[in-house]
Amino acid sequence: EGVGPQEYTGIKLQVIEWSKEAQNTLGSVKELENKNIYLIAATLRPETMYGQTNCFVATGITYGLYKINETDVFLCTYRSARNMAFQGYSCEHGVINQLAEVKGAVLIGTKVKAPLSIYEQVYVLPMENVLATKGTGVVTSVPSDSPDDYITLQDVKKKSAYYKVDPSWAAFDPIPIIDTPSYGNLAAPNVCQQKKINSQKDRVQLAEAKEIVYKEGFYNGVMLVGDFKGKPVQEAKPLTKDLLISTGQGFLYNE
Ligand code: A2H
Repeated sequence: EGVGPQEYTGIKLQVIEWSKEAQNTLGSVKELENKNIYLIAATLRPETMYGQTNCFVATGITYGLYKINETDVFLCTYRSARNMAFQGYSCEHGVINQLAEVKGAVLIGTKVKAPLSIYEQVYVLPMENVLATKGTGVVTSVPSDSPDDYITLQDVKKKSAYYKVDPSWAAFDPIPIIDTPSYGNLAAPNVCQQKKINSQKDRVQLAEAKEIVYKEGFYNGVMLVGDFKGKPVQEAKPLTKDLLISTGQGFLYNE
């Protein structure tokens, strides 16, 4: 981290229905009418997008809504919108066009369409450890293969009232999408259980789990679902990235 550029796949999660609060604050913004609005998540694991169960934002981060062209609006941090404006994602090169801004807290409960996910529609939920200084400030959630995503989803399920989440928004189970020799087909939940990780506040253990699951999935994993079912993860990764890009559901994002 911090050494040289990082290439992410930007994932476009289209807004299907705003949360009540978001409708109240954004519903009156004229420039958003009849536009395709996308929450933009940055991922290093495009091949896991089949297993998306929700999307995470930080309640305290302020996000912007940026006009990208005549039809599309991206929701992400100002910092990432600025980077995108130099990478072909803005009306004019290097110029950003902010239409509105919104706190993450307001977005909780927004219904989105997550590309390639086996679930038709998923919801926006809160995550404490989203960094405003990395990616887009939006994290798409794959609890089968990301310990952070799994534990945070568990936290939100267990303490839905505290997190101000309707239980139905967090009712999506992890999907087995990658088989691994050492940790089975739900590697992140299995490693979190083995390590007895209980909450998203267990940062040290989560970092260890992340390392273990990432290595096992990447080097030894085989796809169980999707367009590249049966292929090793190492082969499926660039193929899924290309699929997302060629279908307009994703794009390359560097920082
Ligand atoms: B990854 P790196 Cl299945 N704050 O995508 C915190 N985490 C962020 C973030 C932010 N602002 N932006 C992106 N991320 C997450 C999938 C995934 C990811 C899986 C397994 C591991 C994994 C589904 N979530 O990442 O610091 C995103 O989650 C483990 C490293 O730039 C992104 O990829 O290396 C990854 O962290 C980028 O982290």
